[in-house]
Amino acid sequence: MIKNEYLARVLEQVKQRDGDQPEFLQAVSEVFESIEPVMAAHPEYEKNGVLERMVEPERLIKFRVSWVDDAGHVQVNRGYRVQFNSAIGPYKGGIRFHPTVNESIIKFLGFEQTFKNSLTGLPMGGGKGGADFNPAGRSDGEIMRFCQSFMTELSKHIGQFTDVPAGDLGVGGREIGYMFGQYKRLRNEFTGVLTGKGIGWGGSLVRTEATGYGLCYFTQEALKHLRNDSFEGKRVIVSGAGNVAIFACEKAMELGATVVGISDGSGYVSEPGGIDLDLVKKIKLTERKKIRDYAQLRPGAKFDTDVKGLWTLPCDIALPCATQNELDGDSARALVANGCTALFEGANMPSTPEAIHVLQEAGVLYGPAKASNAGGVATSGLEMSQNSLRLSWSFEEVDERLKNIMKEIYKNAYDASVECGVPGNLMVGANVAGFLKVADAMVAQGVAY
Ligand code: NDP
Ligand code: 2IT
Repeated sequence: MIKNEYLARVLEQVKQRDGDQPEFLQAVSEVFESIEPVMAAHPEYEKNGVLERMVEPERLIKFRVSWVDDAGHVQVNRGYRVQFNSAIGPYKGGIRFHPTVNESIIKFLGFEQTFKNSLTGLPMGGGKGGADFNPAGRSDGEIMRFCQSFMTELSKHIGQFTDVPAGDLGVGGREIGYMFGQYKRLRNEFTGVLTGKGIGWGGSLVRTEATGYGLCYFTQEALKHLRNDSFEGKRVIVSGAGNVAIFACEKAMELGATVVGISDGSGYVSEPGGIDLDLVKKIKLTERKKIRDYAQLRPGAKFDTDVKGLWTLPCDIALPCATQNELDGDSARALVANGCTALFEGANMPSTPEAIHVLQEAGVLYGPAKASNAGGVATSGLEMSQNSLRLSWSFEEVDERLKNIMKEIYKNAYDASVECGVPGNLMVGANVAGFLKVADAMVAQGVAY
């Protein structure tokens, strides 16, 4: 329950105006509850209407995306770009292609992105975009035409100093390539307008691996500092089998863990002896098939179509890397009952508020998404730097910078948790540390702009 009058009033306003946007409301509520300990010390925030401005995107663009499928039929989807907050840099954040995309999803993602980007220490504002397009089962040609149509409109609103999109669910290297090609065609300029580009044409080494690797670097740092522990010998479960999940598995394994369960939209597999990551990569990244198909090739693997069953597997560390609200209260209780002592989020807002409560009550070490998955966007920031410098850094150099950024994010979140009187509560710490920098920049830059 929020006691601070200003926070309570603005939250009520969001409920009145955006009550039909449950994910957005969930994201705002979490941040507002977390920042309560610092509000009393900052009367200037209320005087400057910081909270009211923070919950209202600077701009929300919604557009028609029409394209022609392989059968010659015209298809129409809805495209979005939310330019949420530019207080500390150009808007920055991914593009999501998924049938569930709507205004609430895009706004929750853009709102969270603002604080995540602030935590990275790099000069990036918050943005997010996407479309309710379902890439599943679409041919390469259909994906290309969709991306081109999407970019035809989006190109009017973005630019290397204005707004720099990247990938997210359903958008990887292939889609970024098609969108970059279309932007270049329309504008006749080769600039760092997107991140996650191919290595031969302006992309950064490590960007593909960065979210998953960064998640493990952050987890490693928290385990070391708070528990004098590590990944060594731990049983890990990972949800999702996409970009974030696969490279989280890779780094966790490299650091000595055994990945005993993994999932995708088709179900989950359990393999107490450890998954075959090369086979997962082949099935998911190269062949674009399902975990169901993986299980058929692994006689020892147990497969189940109940995706949530993943959370009932005995494990030490859980890394949810699929999608929002994939982990509910019951799943959190199952994790606790089966020995899980740490959960770090790779996906955005994967845990419901009830799940977070259950985990924290049980003493599970909890790493909130906007801190623990910030490695992806941080490396996007490094890609922007390299583009501006017209240079490419080596894998080792980018990886080292990523490690240092994740360490710094952990330190800032932990220090803020101490200042708020809840040492080790990384959710409060991350929200407070991310918020203060954006709020101060908004005050400094004045109200009208
Ligand atoms: P991908 O599209 O590469 O992969 C998503 C994976 O999640 C797919 O394997 C998909 O299965 C699976 N999935 C989707 N819904 C469910 C579900 N309910 N249960 C189990 N599996 C599911 O996306 P990313 O890996 O890029 O993104 C994953 C999450 O990480 C998202 O929340 C995203 O916002 C977040 N994120 C991504 C970053 C990035 O750099 N890419 C950075 C920070 C956060 P299937 O293959 O069957 O469709
Ligand atoms: O949620 C995220 O941080 C991303 N999808 C990555 C955004 C980016 O701009 O690299």
